[in-house]
Amino acid sequence: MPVVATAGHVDHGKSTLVLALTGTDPDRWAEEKARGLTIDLGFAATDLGPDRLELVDVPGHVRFLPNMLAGVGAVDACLFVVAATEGWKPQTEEHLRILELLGVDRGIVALTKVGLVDQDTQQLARWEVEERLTGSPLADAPVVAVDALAGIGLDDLRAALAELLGQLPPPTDRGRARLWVDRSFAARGSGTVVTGTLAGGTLAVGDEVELRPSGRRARVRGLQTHGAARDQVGPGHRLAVNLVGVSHQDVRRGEAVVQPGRWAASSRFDGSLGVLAALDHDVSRRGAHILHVGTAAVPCRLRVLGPDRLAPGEQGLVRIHLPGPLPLQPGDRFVVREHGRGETIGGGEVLDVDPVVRVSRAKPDRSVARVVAERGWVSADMLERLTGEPAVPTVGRWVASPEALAETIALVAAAVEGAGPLGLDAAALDKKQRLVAEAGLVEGVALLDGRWRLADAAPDPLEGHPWLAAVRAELFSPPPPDGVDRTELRELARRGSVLERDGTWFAAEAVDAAAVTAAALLAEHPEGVTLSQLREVWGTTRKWAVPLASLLDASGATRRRGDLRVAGPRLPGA
Ligand SMILES: Nc1nc2c(ncn2[C@@H]2O[C@H](COP(=O)(O)OP(=O)(O)OP(=O)(O)O)[C@@H](O)[C@H]2O)c(=O)[nH]1
Ligand SMILES: [Mg+2]
Repeated sequence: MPVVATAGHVDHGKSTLVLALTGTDPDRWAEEKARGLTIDLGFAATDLGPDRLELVDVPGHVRFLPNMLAGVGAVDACLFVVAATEGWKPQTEEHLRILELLGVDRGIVALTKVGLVDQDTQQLARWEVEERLTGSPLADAPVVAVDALAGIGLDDLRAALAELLGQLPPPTDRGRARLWVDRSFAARGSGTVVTGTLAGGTLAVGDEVELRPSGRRARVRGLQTHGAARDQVGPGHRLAVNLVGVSHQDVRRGEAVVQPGRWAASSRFDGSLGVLAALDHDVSRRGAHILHVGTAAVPCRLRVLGPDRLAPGEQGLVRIHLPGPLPLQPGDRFVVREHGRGETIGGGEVLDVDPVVRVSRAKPDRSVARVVAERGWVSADMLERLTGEPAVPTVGRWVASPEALAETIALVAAAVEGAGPLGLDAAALDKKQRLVAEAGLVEGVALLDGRWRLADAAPDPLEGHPWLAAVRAELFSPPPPDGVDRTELRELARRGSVLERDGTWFAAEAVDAAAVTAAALLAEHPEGVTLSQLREVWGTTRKWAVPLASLLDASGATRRRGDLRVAGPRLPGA
C-alpha cells in the first residue's frame, strides 16, 4: 500500500486535489478550514484499480516546512503540485529540493487550476514546469493538467497515479520494524494511539515495543489499517497502533516505534551531505542546525569530515551529533536546515549509525566490511543493529575482520609455541583467543588436559618424568626435587601427581598408601596413635613422617587430638 505525499507551493491546490481524489478533506483542523490553509499533515486514502493509494497532504506555507518534512520522511512517491495560475514559486523549488534530498524520486506532477487560465498560459506554465524539473529526479514524471473544482483531468490523474503505484517496488522486509510517529492522540476507551508508516518489518498485536529516542517501553494492544482491526501488519502500510504503557503526551511526532534491542542506540552518525547549490554561504559547524529524518526534527551539531566546510553545490561527509538516540540505519535519508535563517541547507544519506573512528580519520561508506574492519571483532547481533543487514558470525557469535582474525590466530599460535613442551594453560588465553583455538582455527595446536600444545610435539614429557618415577618408588622417603624444572614441578603439582608439605614432596600415591596403613593401625587402637607409631608402620624417619602425617590431617583421613591422631571423616574404610 504505497504512501504518496503531496508537495508544492502554498495555495496551489494540494488539499483540494486530495479531496477530489479521495472524498476526504485532509485539512482536519478548524483553523485550517477557517484560514483556507494547510498547517499540519492530513491523511486520506482511496482505491485505485487493484491498489490502495495512501495520501499524506503537506502544507505549502514556508512557516510549516517542518511539518512538510515530517510528511515526506517515509513516502514512496510524490504528487507534485504546481498551479497553472502562478507557476513555479519558492516552495515549489524548496519542496523539489527536499524530495530530491530525501530520495523521493518518483511521482506525478499535477498542473492545477487550469480552469482559471487560457490555453496559452497553461502551455507556458507546463513549459516552465518541464524546464525546472530538467535534471531533477522528477524530470521524466508525467505532467497532468487538472482542475479539481471544474472536474478537469481528474481521470487522467487517477490513471497516472495507478500506473505509478504499479511501478513502485515492493516494500523491503528486513525483519526489523520501525514506525516514525506522525500523530499521537488519546482515543476514547483505548488509550494511546499513534499513526505512521510501518517500514522494514512486521508489527503484531501483543508485541513489546520501544520508543526512540525516549527509550520508553509499551505493548501493542491493537493495530488498524483503513479503520479495520488487524492482528499483524507488514511493512509499507500506514497504520494506527494502539499502545498500552505510555501516555499519548509521551509519544510525540518524531518518536519512532521499534522492536526493542534491534536498533543501535548511538546519538551520533556519519553521513553524506549534499549542500544545495542555491545556498549563499558555506556549511561548517557554525549555525543552529536542525536534522530532519523520518518524522523527527531535532537540533544537531554538525562536523564536516576532512575539510572543515562545504561550499554550495558541494558533496561531502559529515558527523552529526544528536540530542538522543534515534533508530537510524545506513541508507536513511535526511535533510539539514538552519534554524536561525530558516533555510534548507542540504541533506544526504546515513552511512554509519555508530561511528567509532575519530573525525580526522573517518571515511564512512555503506560497506559492512568497513564497519567490521573498524571494530576488528563485533557480535553478529551488534553488526545487525549497525547495518540493518543480517550478519553471519565468523566464530561463536562474533564477526571478525580478516585482519583481526588472522592476528588472534597468530597470537595463539605464538603463545602455544613459546610455552614449551608443557603447552599453554587454556585459562591464559583471552575470550577471543579461546574461541579461535576451540573453533580449530589455529593450525597445529591441540588441547590436552587443559593445556594447548603443539599437536606434533613429543608425548607429554611429564609422563615418565625421572623424578616422578623416583618419588613413586620411595613412597615414604621420597627424594627432593633437586634439579627439577620449576615449571614442570608446578605442572606436576597442578595435575595432583605430587603434593608438598613444609618443603617435602610426596607422590600422590604416598598419601593414599599412608592413609590405608593409618586406617589399619587405628582399627587396632581406636583411642588414637602417636606419630612414632605411624613412623614405624611407614618405615621412615621423622623427617618424612611429620609432613606426611600433616598431609593426612589435611586430607581428612586423620585428626589431631593432643599428641595422638584419631580417625578423621575421610579415613579409608571409616
Ligand atoms: N478554480 C480552482 N481553484 C482551486 C483549484 N485547486 C485549489 N483551488 C483553490 O485554491 C485555494 C487553495 O487551495 P488548497 O487546496 O487549500 O491549496 P493548498 O496547496 O492545499 O494550500 P496549502 O496547503 O496551504 O499549501 C482554495 O481556495 C481552493 O478552492 C482548482 O483546481 N481550480
Ligand atoms: Mg493544503
